[in-house]
Amino acid sequence: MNSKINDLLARVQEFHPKAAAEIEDFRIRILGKKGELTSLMEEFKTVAPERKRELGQSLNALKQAALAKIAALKEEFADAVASTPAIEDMSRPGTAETLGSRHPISIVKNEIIDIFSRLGYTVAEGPEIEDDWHVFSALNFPPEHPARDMQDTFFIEKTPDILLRTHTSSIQVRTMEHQKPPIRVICPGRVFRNEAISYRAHCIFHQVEGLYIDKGVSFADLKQSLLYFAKEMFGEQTRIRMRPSYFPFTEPSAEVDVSCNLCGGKGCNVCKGTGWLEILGCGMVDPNVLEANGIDSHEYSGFAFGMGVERIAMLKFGVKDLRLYFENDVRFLQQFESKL
Ligand code: 2NL
Repeated sequence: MNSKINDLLARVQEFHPKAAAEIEDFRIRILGKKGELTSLMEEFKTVAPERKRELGQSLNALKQAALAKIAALKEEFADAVASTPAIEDMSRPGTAETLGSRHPISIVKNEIIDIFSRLGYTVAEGPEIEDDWHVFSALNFPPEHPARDMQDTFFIEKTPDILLRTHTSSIQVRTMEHQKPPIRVICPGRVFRNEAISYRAHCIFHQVEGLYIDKGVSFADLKQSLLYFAKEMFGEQTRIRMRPSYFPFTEPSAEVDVSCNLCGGKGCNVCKGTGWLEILGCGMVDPNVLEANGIDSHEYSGFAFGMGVERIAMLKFGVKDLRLYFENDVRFLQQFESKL
């Protein structure tokens, strides 16, 4: 019996499996119900009492060696499985990386910036959380103006002085704080208004505003700059018209329409039969605004304009529902990059 024990011990020590599955086969062959060690244990019951002590110790040592070997092998193979990728078929085709696409709002915003860059404007940005001065007071909003109302503006907690900007004019105010005229700046950004969400309104949207201040800037300069913009954005055949309007920060103020490209100005369902589509608001900077920002209104004059990026993108791409811009459905988003 001693030689059987030694023989089995030798085979346990020399066991070098090539795959994890062999370990379990090995365990069953040695320690299973009909395993070699199990039958040696049976045989042990019949040995003479004077040999029990010696053989019992050897058997026990063999069992411990077998258990330790199996545990060590299992650990070794578990590590190996975790660190080697399970490549079953090296010839299988790989998974292709899918490319994203630029959001239509970013495409149009960049296009607006490019056009005004060609007229010498530089880009400025500013904080979305603002104070009353930069959004309202410096822009000639009277204290009781409805835009200052909770209905229109999101305030941060109960502090009436800290709010989410309702237009990007606050960036121009900040520009005037640290820059002397001439100023020629374009200000893109997100703005926030407390409005019910529908196909044509959202509480978060994007604006681009522009400001030009120098000696002798006139309404004619404003008109020509906006005509250049309209032709670059909507095509060489595009015409513009200006209608009188009102903004607290400009005087005189105007709303600008472009001729409808779909019907060539004859009137269709997109332009609601008028032949014109509204694209932006503008005007000559009110002298009160210049003075509030430390600029001598007798020496300098300027014009400013503001447009909604969602609206320009709707007109350019024929998007009918504003909410599509916020849903981020790739089937919507993928349509625009090639249309430029
Ligand atoms: C619109 C109209 C406008 C301005 C924005 C402005 C800024 C300063 C001074 C004077 Cl710092 N004006 N901005 C002027 C006229 C119109 O926006 O319909 N925006 C979507």
